[in-house]
Amino acid sequence: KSEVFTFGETMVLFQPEQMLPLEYIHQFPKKIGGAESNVAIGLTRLGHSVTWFSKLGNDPFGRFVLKSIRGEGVDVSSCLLTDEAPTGLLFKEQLSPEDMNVYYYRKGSAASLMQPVELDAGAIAAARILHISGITPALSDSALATVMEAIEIAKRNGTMIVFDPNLRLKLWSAEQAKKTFNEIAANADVILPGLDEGQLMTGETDVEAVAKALAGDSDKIIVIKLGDKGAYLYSNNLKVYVEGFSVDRIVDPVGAGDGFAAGVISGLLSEEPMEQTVRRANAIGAMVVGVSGDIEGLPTFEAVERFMKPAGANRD
Ligand code: KDG
Repeated sequence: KSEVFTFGETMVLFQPEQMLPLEYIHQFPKKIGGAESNVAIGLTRLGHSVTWFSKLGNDPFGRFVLKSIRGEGVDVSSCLLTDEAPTGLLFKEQLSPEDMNVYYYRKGSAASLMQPVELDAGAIAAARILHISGITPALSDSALATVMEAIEIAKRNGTMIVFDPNLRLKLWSAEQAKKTFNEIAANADVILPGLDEGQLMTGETDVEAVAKALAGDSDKIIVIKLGDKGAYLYSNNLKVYVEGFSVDRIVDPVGAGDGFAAGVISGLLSEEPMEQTVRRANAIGAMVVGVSGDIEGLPTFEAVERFMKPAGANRD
């Protein structure tokens, strides 16, 4: 059984090599993209065991996604291939280093058909951490029900819940997202919002007020992602800004948050001090944006340790 369980939709990602409007792109390298599998792969690179669940089309794209994620060492044995609907697709369009548009072809996709009964309850119960992303409940009513069922199973079995809101306004409205995010957050032990997501969830504006409102009087750990400024860590005994790492060149901003989540989950599994955990998560986020593709820049544990050493430090 794996240390971490996560689930969601992974699409075939067509990511052009040139920064041009999509109508002028003639070649599309074929990759994979999906926030939850990005986290799963990030965790396997860091040395952890992870199960990822999804429903994929029984088509060449579904098989490609499954083989790719399996090839990264993630347990995909409970995934389902269906003839009922196709695998979702995603195109990225990059017009400048920071400016990335995504176009989804995923409505009614195989993943959106996932059902609560299809979850491997035993794997969630046996895992130490359940990772929930706010993309999955936006896919369909049955995907939302699947998220709520996973949370129930985790709660019954003492599996820690880590929630990354991952707001995607192409999938649902801000009001719908706010309601569901707060329902999930109420059950989560750790919440990893971007500042905009935290603001949406709480109605507060400044970082510290957002964190306080998310935690309420619980002992939840809140880590607010602040882009290149790092992150704000709020827990019962520690409230601290953790500085980010500077990035020489942004190549592809997508996937930084997933790398960050993998870093936080890894630190929780190793029970290392939270400030150090968030520092490593910041470093992973910075490393991911320097490489094209969602998963290609996710580092091994050794690579992120090297990256975190100050320039000129003894690299043995
Ligand atoms: O976090 C990166 C994801 O946004 C990307 O992989 C695609 O999962 C994706 C989504 O639904 O946007």
